[in-house]
Amino acid sequence: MTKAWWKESVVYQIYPRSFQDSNGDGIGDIPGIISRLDYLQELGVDVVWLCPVFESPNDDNGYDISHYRRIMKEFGTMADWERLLDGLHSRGMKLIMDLVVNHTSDEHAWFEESRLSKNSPYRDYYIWRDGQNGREPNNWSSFFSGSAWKYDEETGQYFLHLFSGKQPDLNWDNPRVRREVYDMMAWWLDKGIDGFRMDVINLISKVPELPDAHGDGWYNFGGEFFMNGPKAHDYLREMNREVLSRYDIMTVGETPGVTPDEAAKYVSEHRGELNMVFQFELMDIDSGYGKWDVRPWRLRDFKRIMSKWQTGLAGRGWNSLYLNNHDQPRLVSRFGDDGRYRKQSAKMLATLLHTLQGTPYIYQGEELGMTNVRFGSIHEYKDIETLNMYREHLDGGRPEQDIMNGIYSKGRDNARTPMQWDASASGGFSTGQPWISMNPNYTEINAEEARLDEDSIFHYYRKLIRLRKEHTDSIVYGRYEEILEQHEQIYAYTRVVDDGEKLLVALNFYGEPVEFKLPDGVGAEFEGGELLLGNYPAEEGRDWRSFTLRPYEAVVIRGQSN
Ligand code: TEU
Ligand code: CA
Repeated sequence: MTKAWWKESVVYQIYPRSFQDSNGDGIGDIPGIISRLDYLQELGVDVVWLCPVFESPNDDNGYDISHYRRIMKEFGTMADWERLLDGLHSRGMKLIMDLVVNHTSDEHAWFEESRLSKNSPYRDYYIWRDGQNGREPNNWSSFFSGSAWKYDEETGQYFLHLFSGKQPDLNWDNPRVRREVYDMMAWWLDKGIDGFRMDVINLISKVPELPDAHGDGWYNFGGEFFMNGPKAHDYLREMNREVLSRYDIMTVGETPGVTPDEAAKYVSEHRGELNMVFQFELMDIDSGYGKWDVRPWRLRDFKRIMSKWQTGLAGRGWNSLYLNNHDQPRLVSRFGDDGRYRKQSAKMLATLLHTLQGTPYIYQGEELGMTNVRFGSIHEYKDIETLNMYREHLDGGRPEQDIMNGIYSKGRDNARTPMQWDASASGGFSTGQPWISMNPNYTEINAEEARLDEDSIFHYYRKLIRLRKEHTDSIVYGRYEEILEQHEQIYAYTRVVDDGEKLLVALNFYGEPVEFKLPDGVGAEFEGGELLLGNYPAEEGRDWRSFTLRPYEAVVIRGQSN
């Protein structure tokens, strides 16, 4: 296993709009982030992933970029951004930026030129087609509801948009588009950034014929024709050759619908594409039939998915580890218990995140145990995916309460309520009216409270990050071996270095106590082992081969070396 700084790092994701407002307009901004760098340093993270801060009309909160080399006005200036980069670097942290190049905003100059005429030199920067029999060119649905095509009066053709109608897809089969993207990437890298998170990077290559998707809806998901499309790997290898390989950076691709085998192609070290990808298999574990329909998830499936990725990439590539982000519900509400056992379960899940093989990603507020939100009315929601889904399902005759329940469990605004810094009005996020309402529990759950409480989730994250640095051989590079695979309440595994350190991680995923018994033949060395970290006060005289795990208890045990 080759060693690399990005394998040993912990990443912290910032959603700038909701992190810290500095000027009272209710919108988080770059000077706000700068004012919180000491907090990040105290937490101990190594890398910050900054969600898009580029010029944008904000149809999708910055994922619709109208100028790749300018900073969004609400967020500040390029000089502010440079101060942010310096502030991170001078504290020993790195910065990776969000690269959103599957699509641009329809207000990007390329698209404005492109739509003017069929002969525009920019026409082929995007994907234009004639309609068919008075309908769209094909039946693909958009990720954000409705058709993936929008008709444009100017030239009487449709353009493709896998996301909102204000996010036209770029045509990656056009070499000029690729050149523009690579030049822009080099421009940012030359400013000194340390890498990219690449938005839906496995959607950039579409099957050229754009065939109809299967399905019985009016519009259907055409993923098989654009996920991991025919040229996706060629383009990434080209990007790597032209740009990435010239810098000491890290890259992580967001790749919905990848399997471990497909992922291995993106991240295999000898192929030269990316360092890591975000898999979605775990995120789909509780998906029902329709959008944001939830079905209960089972620990057995959870473990099977995690182990499949741990072993599937072992020795071939590198995993990214995340349990939530700006598109997903809060992990403690989804996989833990955000009521009685909020603290215990948040720490238990954090223990998992930081002791598997891969690079952990913490989403802002996760380290405080921030929870999902339930706004009383749809009018308090801001996310385009949520609002479109609400409208579409209401029109389809679904009961409103049903729709709201879907939004409560899966809606993206769960993750986008402002960061809870303290118990003052607007949680210390802003002196004005936040762009989206606070989660009302900010008076109890906030950073100020957490920093003062030695036993908080925040301090537990600090310990985990430190533990990972003190046990790099085992926690970062050691072999992962699951035990008790069939157990319905416990997730347990060892992290093993041949002729070296052996760790045992045991996690109780439920609010009931449970007996833990090491299977025969596994690790006599854990008898008399040492408790490195746990989320309950230590108890004398526990026998680590057979003991009771308390509700949501997590323990990390080091075997006795001989
Ligand atoms: O997300 C892509 C993606 O897969 C999401 O559509 C996700 O599946 C869905 O929102 C879950 O409800 C990326 C960004 O992370 C997201 O914020 C953007 O809206 C999207 O791409 C378009 O750029
Ligand atoms: Ca602001």
